[in-house]
Amino acid sequence: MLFDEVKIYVRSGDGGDGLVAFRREKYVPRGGPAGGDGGRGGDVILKVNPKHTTLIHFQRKVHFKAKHGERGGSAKKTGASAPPLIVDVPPGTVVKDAETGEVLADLVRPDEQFVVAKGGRGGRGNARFASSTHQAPRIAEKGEPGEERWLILELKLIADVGIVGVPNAGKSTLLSVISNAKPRIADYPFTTLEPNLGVVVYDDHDLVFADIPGLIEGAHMGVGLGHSFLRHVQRTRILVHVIDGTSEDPIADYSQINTELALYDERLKERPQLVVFNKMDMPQAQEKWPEVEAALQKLGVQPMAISAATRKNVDELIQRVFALYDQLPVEAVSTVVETPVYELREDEMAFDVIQEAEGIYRVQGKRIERAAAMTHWDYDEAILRFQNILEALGVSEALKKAGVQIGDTVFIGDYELEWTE
Ligand SMILES: Nc1nc2c(ncn2[C@@H]2O[C@H](COP(=O)(O)OP(=O)(O)OP(=O)(O)O)[C@@H](O)[C@H]2O)c(=O)[nH]1
Ligand SMILES: [Mg+2]
Repeated sequence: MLFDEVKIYVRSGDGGDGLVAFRREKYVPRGGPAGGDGGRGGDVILKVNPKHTTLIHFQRKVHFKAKHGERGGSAKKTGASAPPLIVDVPPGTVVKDAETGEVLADLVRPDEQFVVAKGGRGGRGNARFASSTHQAPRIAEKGEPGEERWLILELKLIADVGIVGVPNAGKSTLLSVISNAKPRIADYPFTTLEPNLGVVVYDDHDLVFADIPGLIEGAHMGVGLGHSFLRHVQRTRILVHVIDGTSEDPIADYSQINTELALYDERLKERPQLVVFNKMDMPQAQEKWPEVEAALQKLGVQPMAISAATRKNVDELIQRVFALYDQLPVEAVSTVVETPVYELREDEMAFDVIQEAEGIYRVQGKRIERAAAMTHWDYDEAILRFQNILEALGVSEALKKAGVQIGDTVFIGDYELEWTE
């Protein structure tokens, strides 16, 4: 079972309701409005914790709900805001909206964080609605509802160098001899089921190498095991392409891997590649080498012949990788998408009026549904205010155009209203 992709549900807390209250003082029959505002609901925040290297901790828990803000108090006391709910993710987590597939963030650095669901604002208490002409308002807002959404979290390894090649080429063997990693090695294809990481230190520098499971034809389409690993390859900056020297047709293997890479992502064609012909300790490989070398040189490639098993030429390979890496242009550290997720968008104002049946209408729209959810229907003044919002957004107008009559039913979000003038 692989845990490089999970689907989770997040919900931020609702804002606390605003309070309708009046000051009570001795000998004063009715004091001024004193209802406080509700507190903010808690945000849900994804945060990079390098302690995690996989998404396996989401196996048991996929629902994350932040707490609600508290209700406003008397004497203009604001209700307590709820703390954010922090959800730890490993470095290299790509966050997508499950519904639209839109990439929301790409979390890389330790402690980097991203608000995936913003807590609802607290409703205003009646103290906020007082004015010189209106000294005893009986109106308060309910808290703004929290946001909920499903997210896809994808783990992209953060390796500098990717080791690619057909199954059984010796990728894991190579990683094991150059680094601290202890990958599984066996003489049958598809031994590696998940990418292995190893740190290679050379001349005071270190680079992280990833041993990517063997890619086969059709990997870009999800055939075999390779598909989900191709996205890890995207992150690496250099590829070490291992050719199995004992293969029937090493050049065909080589082209096949390159085709798979390019079909998955055009840009992988430009990724610098070091091509190594492996298993040179074997007579078959030694026999094939001159022919393969010549064929690759014709393609403009300068291959190296190595034996991962006996470490022949392995140090030279490492030197070449580090030299190549040093020549790469400096890359921006983070690729975080900078757009805030929950800014009020133009389209939030938009709404639709749908006639569901004779005398039954439904109004759908983010802003208007939120206004309905924040209205205290027990207070006439609050209802009046909601009516003003209906006017301001043009909802009343649109309903009239759609043919609404007095006495008809209008649904807005979870609320059912009877249409009156
Ligand atoms: N003779 C010889 N055998 C090697 C060499 N490198 C790897 N092998 C053998 O080839 C087989 C496959 O090696 P792995 O390192 O598991 O190959 P891989 O590319 O990681 O394979 P997958 O994980 O299945 O994609 C094993 O039996 C290794 O011992 C080498 O340089 N010489
Ligand atoms: Mg392997």
